[in-house]
Amino acid sequence: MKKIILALAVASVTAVSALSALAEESNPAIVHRQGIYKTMAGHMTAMKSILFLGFEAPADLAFHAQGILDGFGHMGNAYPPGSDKGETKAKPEIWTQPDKVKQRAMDAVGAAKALVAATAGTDKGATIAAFKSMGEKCKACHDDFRKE
Ligand code: ASC
Repeated sequence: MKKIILALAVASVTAVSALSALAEESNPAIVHRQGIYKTMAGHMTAMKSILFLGFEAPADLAFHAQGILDGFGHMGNAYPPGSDKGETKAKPEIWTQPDKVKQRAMDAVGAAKALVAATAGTDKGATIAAFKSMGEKCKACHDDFRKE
């Protein structure tokens, strides 16, 4: 009985902290946008483990590269009007400089396509180069449009 009560207590504390993390952000468009970026960052982290940390799963590289490219496919509807209001690191310039945003996005999509192409082969050096280029395009957009 004690064990059950303890398990229930742990489960409810976990549930409450997950809910309160969500409660900090009430704008669904921001929750969605951040979720998409987190999937992309997760793919980058997984690729890093394979390319630099010795995790042996070369066949997974193509999956992660495709996941990053697919993530960019969701960027178009990730910044609807009103999604500047809330807990966001998005700078207001995103909505006032759409042409520049588009250029940064196209650069990043180009890098993601090159990353997909590199991971279709077995040349680790080529994949590392494409991965670094991807990171640079991520950073270029963050520098202009993401608050630290
Ligand atoms: C990543 C990641 C980013 C970019 C950025 C590059 O792995 O999650 O947002 O690379 O850090 O500077």
